Amino acid sequence: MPHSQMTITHFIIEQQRRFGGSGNLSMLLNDVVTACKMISNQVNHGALVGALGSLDSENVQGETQKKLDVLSNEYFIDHTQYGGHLMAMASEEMDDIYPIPEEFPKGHYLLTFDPLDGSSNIDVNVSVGTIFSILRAPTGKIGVTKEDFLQPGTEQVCAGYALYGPSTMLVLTTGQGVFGFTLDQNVGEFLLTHPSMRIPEETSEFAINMSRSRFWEPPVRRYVEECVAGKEGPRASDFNMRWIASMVAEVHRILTRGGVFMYPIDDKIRDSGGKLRLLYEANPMSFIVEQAGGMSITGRERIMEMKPRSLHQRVPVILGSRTEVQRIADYHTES
Ligand code: AHM
Ligand code: MG
Repeated sequence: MPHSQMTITHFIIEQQRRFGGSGNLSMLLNDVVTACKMISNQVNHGALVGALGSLDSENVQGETQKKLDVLSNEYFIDHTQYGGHLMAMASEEMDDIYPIPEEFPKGHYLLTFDPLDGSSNIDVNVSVGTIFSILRAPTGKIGVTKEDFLQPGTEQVCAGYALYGPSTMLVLTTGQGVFGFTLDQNVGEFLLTHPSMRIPEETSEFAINMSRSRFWEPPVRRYVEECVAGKEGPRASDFNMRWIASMVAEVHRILTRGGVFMYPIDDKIRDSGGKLRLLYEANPMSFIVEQAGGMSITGRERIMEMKPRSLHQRVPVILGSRTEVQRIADYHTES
């Protein structure tokens, strides 16, 4: 069967046969895929189904929730809780963990997710996405607590994102490379379109919110200034800049044509530790980026080796093409 015709379900089963593991992960992934298709459908219909706009509520991080944030969170819970593969889940949109209710069987995994990342882009019809990460649940333990989720990113069993852009794509890794699937809306299936995605090592494109430049630390300031100086500067090359304000779209661009994405620590967000959340944004994206040959750091350390301290912990994120991220790491060491 040609790659372009392989469905995501077929792919997951093949991977499991080649690399071992229980059938439970494939079944859990199938549920996650269904949730992403549901979210994709709502995002596509936008104003036609009254899905745009904000609610009066705020999430645990004090951010106003969009209708689609809450709806997407519900889709994820609805489609993954009954299958018997999960012990509990945690999401950007829920203050506390969500243990699988009494009436459903429990499984071996924990799921963390950001149901709709970049949701400030929804009302202006710019790409948004879903990010997820799967961890092993503790064995031989009755009940599940927040602490069970505080595992370093290196413990992830699987990570992925769905990008709701001009086409809907799902990109995932189980630690054997990165694979991209495109949703065929007529068939209702994700088909393998991007086998073995690799991030180009060299790049001349960077992504950062420049409006925060006055708060940056010296190493980030130095890196960006050198890029902006172009051919006449120390890099002797012209760089391009992009900022979509949607991490999923940003990471997808980097997987496709290389680049660096930065949401570094700065003076304004120093007390909160960063902008992006470790468990359901930084860790899954780092797993994907590393599996595609890239690098992902806070500036000072590898993100996936951090021992999480809390469910909604924020961290600085600098990820993308290996050579550039290594350069930024060196600038941090030198300063
Ligand atoms: P969200 O989870 O509340 O959507 O926030 C995360 C998003 C990322 O997708 C994106 O990189 C960043 O926030 C954009 O932030 P800013 O608006 O400061 O540029
Ligand atoms: Mg988010």
